[in-house]
Formats: sequence, structure tokens, C-alpha cells
Amino acid sequence: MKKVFGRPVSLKDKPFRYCPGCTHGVLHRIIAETIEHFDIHGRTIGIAPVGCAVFAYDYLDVDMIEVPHGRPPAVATGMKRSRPEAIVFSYQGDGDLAAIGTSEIIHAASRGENITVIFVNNGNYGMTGGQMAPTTLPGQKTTTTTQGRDAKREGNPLRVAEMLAALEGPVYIERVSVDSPKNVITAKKAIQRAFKNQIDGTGFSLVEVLSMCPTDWGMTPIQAVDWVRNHMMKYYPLGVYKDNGAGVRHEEHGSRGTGQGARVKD
Ligand SMILES: Cc1ncc(C[n+]2csc(CCOP(=O)(O)OP(=O)(O)O)c2C)c(N)n1
Ligand code: SF4
Ligand SMILES: [Mg+2]
Repeated sequence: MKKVFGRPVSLKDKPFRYCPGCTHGVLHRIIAETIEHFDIHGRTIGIAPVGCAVFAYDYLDVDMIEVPHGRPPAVATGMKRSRPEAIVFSYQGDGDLAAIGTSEIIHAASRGENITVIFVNNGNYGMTGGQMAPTTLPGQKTTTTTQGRDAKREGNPLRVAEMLAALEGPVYIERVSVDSPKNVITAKKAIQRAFKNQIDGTGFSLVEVLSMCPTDWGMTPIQAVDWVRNHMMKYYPLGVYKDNGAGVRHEEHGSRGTGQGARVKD
């Protein structure tokens, strides 16, 4: 019988320890499938930071470096510059990338480093108990905004994809979601494209992924999916925000993105 589905070689054969409904595991699989797709298993280096995102090192069977909070773009820069033949990606949460690591990501993007960044936006600091992150929505309750985030007191959320797309350096910025099979397929195409850009030497690529943290949101997995669709996607519209490549229009997304990008061929 023809085998149609299996475990990618870069994904270790062990159960995920994530909470039920958490989407880190979905993303790990997509990354592993992408590594297999491009046959780069032997030369891929992942950077895992702090937060639940850190456990990527436990599941991805490639060389992984664990770095202090917020520093993945700096370490990825050094690694890529010293080992240009390596495919270097960072896997970062929103507390990591958009709070303590804001300056690192902005400057790495501005320099146009030839790296791939997977940005997991789950709207809070998952690992430490659900504190407010820069991406927490207005009105959203967290353990540090118990009455809901108030822009006057806690500031406005950061739209990372839009912010980085305004810079000269990046070649590709897209926001995706993993709330449905269709969107998982789109997310996989985006992550493939972000890796392909690096393989081709094109430059800095970032994929922001709207993700679920049911435990700290105090929701069931189903409620968390609804929260992503009904709240997160409204504030953070899906789409291609920057794409310096040429090619096919990205038809799946709405009008907020530039829609000028090529999709990687399967
Ligand atoms: C320098 C430093 N500051 C703070 C912490 C505590 N800390 C550990 S995980 C975390 C939040 C991580 O949140 P995020 O990056 O969004 O990842 P998630 O758990 O949501 O995937 C914090 C603040 C730390 N480990 N190191
Ligand atoms: S706390 Fe949130 S991000 Fe961390 S494993 Fe649980 S659901 Fe996932
Ligand atoms: Mg987070």
C-alpha cells in the first residue's frame, strides 16, 4: 500500500508535552515537514528561546541552540554569518520577540539578515502563567490585566507583521493562522516560502502565526479556536504584508496584505 502520511525525519518520535489544544505542536510538525521538503535536514540550525516555544529543541531533530529571552535574532545572525551554508531559523513567542527582544528583531529585519523567523503570537506569556504580552488584545483579560487590557494604562498592542513590513530590510512577511485545516495548509506554504527565501539567499523572512493558548486563556480548545477567529483575526488580519518576490498572487488572504507575493510550489 502506498504510504501517504508519516512522521517527518526531523520530528522526534515522542509525544508532545503541550497542553490540549496548544498549537506549538502543529507548528513543530510544519517546520519538520518543511525541512524534509527541502532536504535540508543535515544543515538546519534552529534557535529556541524562552517560553513554551523553547521545547522546540526537544522535538525537532536538528541542531538547536537555546538562547536567553529575546536574543534569537542576534544569535541567528551570528550563526548564519559564520555558517552561511546552514539554514538558520528562530522560533519565537510574542513575549520573546515583541517584548524583551523587540530591538533584536527590528534590527535583524532592518539589516535584512538571511534568516527565517517563525513568530508565535498567542497573545500572552504562556509558560509563566498568562501575563499580558505586547500582542494581548484591548480588553483581553490576563493575569496582569485582570480587568482587561486598557490601552491608556497598558498601551496598544503591537502589530508585528505590519511594523516589520514597513522596513526596507525584509523580503517576506506574512501572517497566518492554524485554526483550521485550510489555514494550516496556508501556514505551511508560508513557512515553506520563508525557508525557500533563505535557501535562495534572498534575505529576511518572518511568518507570524496566530496561535492558541487555551490553558492561560482559561478556555477549552474549541473556545480558543473561536477566540482566534472572532477576536485575534480582526485585530491581526491574515495576509502577505511584504513580498519582494515575483509570481503568483496569494489568493487565500484578505485585502490587508500586499498580495504581491509568490507562493512556493509544492
Ligand atoms: C531574561 C528573562 N526574563 C524573563 C524570563 C521569564 N520568562 C520565561 S518564559 C516567559 C514568557 C514567554 O512568553 P512567550 O515568549 O510569549 O512564549 P509562550 O510561552 O507564550 O510560547 C518569561 C517572561 C526569563 N526566563 N528570562
Ligand atoms: S501554556 Fe499555553 S503556550 Fe504553553 S503549552 Fe500550554 S497552551 Fe501551549
Ligand atoms: Mg506567547
